Amino acid sequence: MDTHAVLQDAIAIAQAGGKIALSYFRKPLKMETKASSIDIVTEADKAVELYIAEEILKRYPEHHLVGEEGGGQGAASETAEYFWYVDPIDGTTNFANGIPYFSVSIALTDANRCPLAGVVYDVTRDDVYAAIQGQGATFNGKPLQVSQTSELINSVLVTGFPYDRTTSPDNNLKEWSAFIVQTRSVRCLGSAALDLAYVAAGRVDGYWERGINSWDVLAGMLLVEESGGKVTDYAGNDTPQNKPDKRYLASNGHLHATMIDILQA
Ligand code: LIP
Repeated sequence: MDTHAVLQDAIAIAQAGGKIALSYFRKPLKMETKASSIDIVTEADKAVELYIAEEILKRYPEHHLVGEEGGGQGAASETAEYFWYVDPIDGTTNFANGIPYFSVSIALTDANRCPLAGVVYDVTRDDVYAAIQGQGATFNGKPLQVSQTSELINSVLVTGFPYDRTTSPDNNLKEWSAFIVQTRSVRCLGSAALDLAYVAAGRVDGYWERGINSWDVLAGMLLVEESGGKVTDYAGNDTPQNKPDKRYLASNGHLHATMIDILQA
């Protein structure tokens, strides 16, 4: 497979999908709730995913595609060699509230859900974060590099809170309380894909989140790894995307062991 050509396709499709999202942004929106009353989906999410899925499967009908809103599409997942994971608008709550921090996330993976290529498109800034496995990551075509922060007290971290936080005691408050007093600061920005892109760009030094889905993070994970960072689950195990408990830890590498200690405490 010509991963470069595939990535260029994914970038063009993500940018076109972003334009569709912008046509709905800061306008009255039809929306519904999903797994909980705070887990929303808008007509824009659905319109963008419909477009992206159609464009990808038109080009790669032999692949399987998993979209946040539409589920599995394309070739049968049992036999497909390649998979696409699509989050049409990552940061839907921000989008619905007119907050300009949301992204289109598209990842191509192998059958083990290991990312081969990925793009996170920051729609309102027209910024493209992209990566190919083993070939580095870029921000608008320029190389990305994680930060060199090695002391937790000097770090800025980012996280998110799970959609089941109103009912589950495992709601990230314990982890937040631990990190907020041991770091320069912690942010909750609302788009996992962009959060991971910021780790890759060295703007934040680490990310952690529970209850996040593959379509939110597979492209961002590749960005971090290809920028010199590290992605595991909370215990330091690789391929968190294949672990059932959906816990992701990404960092510049220097802070990983310290963050694991705090997350495991
Ligand atoms: C969102 C993530 C965010 C997380 C939210 C939600 P969505 O994805 O990007 O980090 O905290 O709970 O999962 O639902 O906007 O695509």
